Amino acid sequence: MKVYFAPNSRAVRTVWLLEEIGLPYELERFKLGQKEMRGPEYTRLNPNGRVPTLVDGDTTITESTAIAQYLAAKHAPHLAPGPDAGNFATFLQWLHYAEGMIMPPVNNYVVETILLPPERRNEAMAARALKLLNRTLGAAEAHMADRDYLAGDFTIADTITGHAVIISRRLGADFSAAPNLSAYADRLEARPAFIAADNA
Ligand SMILES: N[C@@H](CCC(=O)N[C@@H](CS)C(=O)NCC(=O)O)C(=O)O
Repeated sequence: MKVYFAPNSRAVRTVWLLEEIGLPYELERFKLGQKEMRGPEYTRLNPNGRVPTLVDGDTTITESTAIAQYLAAKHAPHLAPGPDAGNFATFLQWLHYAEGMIMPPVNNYVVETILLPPERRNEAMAARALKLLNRTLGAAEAHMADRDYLAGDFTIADTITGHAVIISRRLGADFSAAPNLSAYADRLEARPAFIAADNA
């Protein structure tokens, strides 16, 4: 299996899951912003020129959440509870919370604080993105009051939305009133599979 990867990106989610499952993989490395990501060779695999992309034999799949569902379905069904499990709805909701709720303000905040040249950055837009990010994290903080992982047991929801929580904290989201989410992020960051992916 080959993972098209860049450090400090959503591709860490894929490598983290592969490490959790113990599957062998190869990395094809990019640096975010590298022009080859938008070149014809790579956009044949991922038309948006983004990471991650997973190539598994004849199968090419993009979208970090879909990749996680694909890997769990094929190799680790215990990490993705099915319709008969009591935590199925909770699992689905929090699996999709990252790309649906957390990453849109993260993306806007990164654009306004890191990606744009300083003269084109808009402080008001950055502040608004951070406020929205803090609000979306508030729901996760409340949810984590009485559990260790998003769906109770560790699942792929943690490699996706847990990763978005970790990234949010690293970007400077306000965790001062979020003891449950802070403990959750610490718990995830201590997992050997996460550490391996974070340092890949
Ligand atoms: N929804 C996609 C988002 C993929 C995405 O935006 N990846 C970012 C890195 S976190 C990227 O490749 N950015 C490179 C660029 O925009 O040039 C997913 O979950 O895989």
